[in-house]
Amino acid sequence: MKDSKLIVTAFDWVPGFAQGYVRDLRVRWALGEAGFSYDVEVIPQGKQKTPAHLKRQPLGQIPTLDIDGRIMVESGAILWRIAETSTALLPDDAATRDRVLSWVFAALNTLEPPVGMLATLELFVNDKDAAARLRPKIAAMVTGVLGRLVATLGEGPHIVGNFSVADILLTTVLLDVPDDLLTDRPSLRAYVDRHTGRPAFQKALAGQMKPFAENAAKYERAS
Ligand SMILES: N[C@@H](CCC(=O)N[C@@H](CS)C(=O)NCC(=O)O)C(=O)O
Repeated sequence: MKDSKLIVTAFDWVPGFAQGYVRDLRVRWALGEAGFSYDVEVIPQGKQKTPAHLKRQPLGQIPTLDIDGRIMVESGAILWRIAETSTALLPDDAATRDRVLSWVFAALNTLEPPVGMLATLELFVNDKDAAARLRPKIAAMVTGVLGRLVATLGEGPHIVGNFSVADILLTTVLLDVPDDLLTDRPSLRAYVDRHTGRPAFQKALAGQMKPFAENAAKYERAS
């Protein structure tokens, strides 16, 4: 992959609440940690369901990763594929790789769904009374997992041994957790700060934000 032509898709703009959280961030971050250079193709906001993009991403979402003309979709699959090619993201020994893969799925399959539901209640449910009634139940699902994460991490800097692809996925999902659920969990906040302080994260974030700033006037005029 190091010598491949890599192209990541991203949006040219998203509303403020999503800026810095769009899932191309994790792909850019992983590529940066692996030391792979890549190009970015920006998709105009609202054009993700056009035939041209659906041909590449049947669900009409971003991100995608084009590897020498081969297209991958789903950020988790993309990150695992990148990690397999770089010891910066995945160690050589089989036992540790299995643990890292387990935590990749924990981030995507156990933590991200209830965190996503909280965001949906907050941002996309118009019936605010219904959202307020549902929130405690979903928040309890999130905090249950957060509690186990705190216990697993202890004082450790990373979720499994050295920094790995699992830390990228856990950190990017934890970034979506509302502040009030992290207040009493300083070790998780420190975990997020430690990982978002990495130069590759900062570069990925700046890369995602750049087109948003460039295109803000166009979208704000249209709304
Ligand atoms: N499970 C997918 C989720 C991708 C996803 O939800 N992408 C969002 C941006 S973060 C998107 O493209 N939303 C626009 C849409 O669904 O129309 C992944 O991890 O790649």
